[in-house]
Amino acid sequence: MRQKLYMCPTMREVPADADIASHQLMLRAGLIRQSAAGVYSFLPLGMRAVQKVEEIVREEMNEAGGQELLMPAIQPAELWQESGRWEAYGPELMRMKDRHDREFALGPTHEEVITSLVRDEVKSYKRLPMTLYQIQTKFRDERRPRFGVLRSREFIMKDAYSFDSTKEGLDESYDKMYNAYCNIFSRCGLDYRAVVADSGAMGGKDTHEFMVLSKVGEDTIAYSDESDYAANIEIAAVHVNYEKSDEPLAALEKIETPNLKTINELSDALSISDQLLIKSLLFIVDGEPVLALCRGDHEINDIKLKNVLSAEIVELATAEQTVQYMKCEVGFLGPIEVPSDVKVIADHAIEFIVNGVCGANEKDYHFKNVNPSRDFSIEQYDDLRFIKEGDPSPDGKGTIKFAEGIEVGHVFKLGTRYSEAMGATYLDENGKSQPMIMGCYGIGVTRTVAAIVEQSHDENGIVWPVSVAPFHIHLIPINVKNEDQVKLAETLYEKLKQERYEVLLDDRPERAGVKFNDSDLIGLPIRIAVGKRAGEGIVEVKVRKTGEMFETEVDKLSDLLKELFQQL
Ligand code: 9G3
Repeated sequence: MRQKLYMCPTMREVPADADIASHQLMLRAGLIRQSAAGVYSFLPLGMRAVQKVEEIVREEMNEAGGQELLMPAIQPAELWQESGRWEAYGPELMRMKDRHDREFALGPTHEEVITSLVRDEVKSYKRLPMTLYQIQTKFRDERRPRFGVLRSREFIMKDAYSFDSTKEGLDESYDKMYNAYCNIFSRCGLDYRAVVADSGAMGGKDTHEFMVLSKVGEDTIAYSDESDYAANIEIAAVHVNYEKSDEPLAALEKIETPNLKTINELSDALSISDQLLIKSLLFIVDGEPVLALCRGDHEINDIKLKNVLSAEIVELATAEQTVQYMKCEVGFLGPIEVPSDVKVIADHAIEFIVNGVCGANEKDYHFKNVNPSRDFSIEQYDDLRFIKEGDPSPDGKGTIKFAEGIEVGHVFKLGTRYSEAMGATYLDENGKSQPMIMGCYGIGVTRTVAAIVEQSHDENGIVWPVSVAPFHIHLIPINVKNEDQVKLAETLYEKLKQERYEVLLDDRPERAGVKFNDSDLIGLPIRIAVGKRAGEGIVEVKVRKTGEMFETEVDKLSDLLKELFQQL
């Protein structure tokens, strides 16, 4: 490709509204351009990287037995009404009406469409298992799109769906996809972890997220420093053997605590450890008030609360709702003498508190010497808190540490959630109608490109892994007015293409400095500069990743390149 006519507008300055490296670099290197909040164009150079990732995804999906198809982006609302999700989703689901006023969703995902397709076409157990996938544009009206294409409102996703007639079959399909994902992210050159995750609204239980380790990741991974345990902190289980002090239980005492509302104010004023404080938070769970208790040094995990209560919607009560249900304002809530219509649930750690402190459900008052089971009753103790760094790893090996991650893949065991709702059944060997057992598997393709840039760049620009680089070689005649240099560069251009290299020829009439800076910014794996020694048949080769430079005669260039690409 000749750069002079190539639409690859590099920028020297750092765009003001881009605050992470991958967003800045993808703009500056001419890979993307924004057309609205969270809506981007991929320019030719960026598109080549997207296609490289798609190719790797396609190869691994096909290898795992996936069948590629393409579903429509506009989805009839009826399908979403069948699955019950038309009402369940709010403004994030982009909707439209056609000219006949019929309602459609702009597809954020395709469980409904694929289930309706398979329901109509597959009737017998003999046709299962079947895994279908597509690589297609998705629409999600994110409230706060940000970080460039890491969180955009339109993005390319590979979404796959498996259909099995047995649970064991689903386990097999899931494992095949899980392994394909490991291959995909390894081949993309990513440092990633597969972590146990929360299935969220998708129902089903087993689910893993594939996280690219990065400081800008929006997800937090809890991992063990001594085993391969890793989980999204949303669901990382807490296994701590709390000790119960053997000090005698003191008499309950109501104390005046004017304006001592927060845990810190309270523990400072009463000079007691926050481990003796009982934090009480009121939640509205599927419309009902629930008072959740945890120790002062812990945080209630609302995802765990939702799962423990098998709820759909869990929200922190507003100040008004708190007064309405608890007859007391936030900051003085506690589990003693709670209004009867409020359910009380507590994290395991509460059970081990002796002579603790809690709100008195009265403004400016707390209780001290509070002892669970003596002073208040708990309907159920559960694992309700977020895991913390330093906690023991749930698998009993090592200690928990945190890392930030960018979710680039997510695999789910759906079970019959959609096949039952939408009547996707098959006749089993006894001729009995059974719901198909499904799994679904997503990869954010455009997000993966951004994650690669995020993980693989330096102060001068992008450092593309060879497997996903837009081109392999940046061939640069330094002075396009110098006949020797242009002639040699043209000769090399043809030769390298014949050797199956993808070459970007910088034939622009720019100064050397501009060309070299742009080359570092675009970040192709190998740069070949044709400069002053062109007349002697000598060129300069630079490895972008390591900065190594070599001067070589052109007849030794092929061997040198073979050796260098083997090491990359
Ligand atoms: C929606 C909207 C946003 C959504 C969904 C539905 C996420 C939704 C979860 C999934 C599950 C899997 C197949 C590929 C892998 C992920 N955001 N999810 O269902 F209507 Cl607006 O998409 N789907």
